[in-house]
Amino acid sequence: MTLFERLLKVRQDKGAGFFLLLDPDRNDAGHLTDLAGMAAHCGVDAILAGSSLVTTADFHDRLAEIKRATALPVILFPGNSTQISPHADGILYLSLISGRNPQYLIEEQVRGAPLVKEYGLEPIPTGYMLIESGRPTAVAYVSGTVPIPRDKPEIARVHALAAGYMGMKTVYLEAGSGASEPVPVEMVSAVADYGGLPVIVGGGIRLPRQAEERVGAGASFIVVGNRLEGKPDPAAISEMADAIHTTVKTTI
Ligand code: 1GP
Repeated sequence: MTLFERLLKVRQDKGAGFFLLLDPDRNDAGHLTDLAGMAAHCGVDAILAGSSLVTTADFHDRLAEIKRATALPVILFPGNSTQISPHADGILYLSLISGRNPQYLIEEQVRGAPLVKEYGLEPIPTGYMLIESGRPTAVAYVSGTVPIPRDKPEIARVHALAAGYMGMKTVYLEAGSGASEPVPVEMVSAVADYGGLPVIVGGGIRLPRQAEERVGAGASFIVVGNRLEGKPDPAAISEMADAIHTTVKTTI
């Protein structure tokens, strides 16, 4: 079974999947190891690892520590091609389709392709869309792109449709790390109902209720980073897992 098939099975079995995002730039190895080590017991289905900007020389060593600490799939969620590492199972092969910056539409993908092949990573072709979330976010700033207005679900919807026609396997609706407002529920349902692709939703999700509402609107996978990345809190991670796994309850 491929990694992507495993993820689809999670969605089928549990209602939706829970991705814990760990940022190897913002956290030291010990902290990342603690979080990655407890994730599986707390109901996390996969670890996403990446950052919008790398400011530490330890980035790749920290990715290796995450991989060592967990038996869960580790999926790279790279801000650019320099974050591609052999210490993972797969990679969200992102194209920033909401933007019109060739660097993030195709250039980084071309630079990264030989590494993905050499490391044997499973690429998951992903149409990545930034959604306006109240204030400027690092990903919008770094990518030099304008997010889709949050009250224009029809724009997100046609981007998702195009992503499917271009062969992408999933779309990611991204409000941005630490966003003040998560992606609107109406936008999640507009995209999920129309494009037919599994929808990943992340950015600014702090409360289990926010995650549950987005699963109810059709999200297949929920990404949470900031809220759970602080002091390791197994109860908070489990609570989030329970909210996302609408057809099964995690016990801890
Ligand atoms: C950011 O979607 C992710 O790329 C997760 O965002 O850190 O705000 O949960 P948060």
